[in-house]
Amino acid sequence: MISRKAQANANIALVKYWGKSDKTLNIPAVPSLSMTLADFGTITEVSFLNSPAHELFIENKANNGEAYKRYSAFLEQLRLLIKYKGFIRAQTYSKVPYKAGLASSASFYASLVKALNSLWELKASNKELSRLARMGSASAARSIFGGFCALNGGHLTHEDAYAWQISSSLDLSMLVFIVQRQEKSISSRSAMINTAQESCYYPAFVKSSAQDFKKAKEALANNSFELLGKVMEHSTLKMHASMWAIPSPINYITSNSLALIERVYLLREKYGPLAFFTMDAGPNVKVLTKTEHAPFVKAFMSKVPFPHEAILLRAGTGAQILDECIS
Ligand code: 2P0
Repeated sequence: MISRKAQANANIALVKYWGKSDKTLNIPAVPSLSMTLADFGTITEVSFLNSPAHELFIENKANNGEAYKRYSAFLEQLRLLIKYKGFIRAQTYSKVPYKAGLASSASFYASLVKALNSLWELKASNKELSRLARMGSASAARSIFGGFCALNGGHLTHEDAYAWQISSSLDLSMLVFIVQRQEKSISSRSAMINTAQESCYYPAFVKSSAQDFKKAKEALANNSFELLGKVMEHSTLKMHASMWAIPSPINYITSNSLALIERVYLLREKYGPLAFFTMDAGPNVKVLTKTEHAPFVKAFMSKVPFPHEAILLRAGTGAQILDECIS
C-alpha cells in the first residue's frame, strides 16, 4: 500500500488570529504571527483508500465524530481543487492534547497537507501548502513553517491568504503550563464566529490587529524581546476581552490561569521583563522567555500552589516528510 507520513509542530500565536473574513475559504479577518514549537506536534500518515468514504484514525481509533466531519469536508475541498476522485485514509498521532487551546488542529492539518502533497505528488511549494492547510484550520498555515511565522488576514482571496517565515536572531523558548488537559466545552471555531457576530469589542480587536502585527514584526527585526512580549500580551487580552463582551460571554480563563498570569507580573516586578504570557482558546498559559532565562523562569513560575505540568519548548522546524511509514 502506498502511504506517506509527515510531521508538523504546533505553533502558538504571539499576535492572535480570531475571526474570519470568509468562512468557506477559512480566511482570517486579521493578520497573525506565531512561533512554531520544537518536538510538540503531530504525525499523520495518509494512504489511498478503495472505499466510498474517507477514513480518519486518531491514536489508532476510528473517528466518526466532529473531527471526522471537519477532516472529510476539508478533503472534499482539496479534491475539488486538485480534481482527484479517490478517497483517503489518515492515521494521526499527537503529542499535543486535543482541543485544550494548544494548537492540536494546527499541527494536524499542517501534517495532513504535507503528507498529501507527497502522496498526490503535487510538488506544491510551502507557500501553496500554507494556503491549503489554512482551509483546514487557519493556524495550520503557520505550522507549515518553522521558527517565527506570519499569516495574512483581512478581506483577501485564497491566493493572498498564505503564511511565510520571518527571520529573527531572538532565541526564545515557550513554557507551556498545562493546568487542564480536558477538551474545551466550546471549540475555537465556534467561539471566534460567535465573537465576530456578537461582541461589541470585536471591531476594535480587528482594527488594532494590524498595528500589533506591524509592531511584532518590528520587534523580531530589531531583536526586541520586550516589545514582542508586550504586543503578545496586548493581543491576548484583547482577544479574551472581546469574548467576554458578548451577551452570552465565552470564558476560557480559570482561576489557575489567572494565578499564572499574576505570577508573570510578580516575576517582572522582581526581576524585570524576563517573561510574558499568552493564552489561547483554553485555560492553559504559555510563557515566552529568552532561552537563556528559561530555567530560572520555569523554576519561579512552577511555585504556583496547584497541580500543573510545565513543558519547556524551543522554536521548532516546519512540517516535514518522514521516511518510514507507520504500517
Ligand atoms: C491563533 N487560535 O492565532 C488563534 C488564537 C486560538 C486563539 O487559531 O476555525 O483552530 O480551524 O481556522 O486555527 C485556533 O483556531 O481555527 C486559533 P479554524 P483554529 O492561533
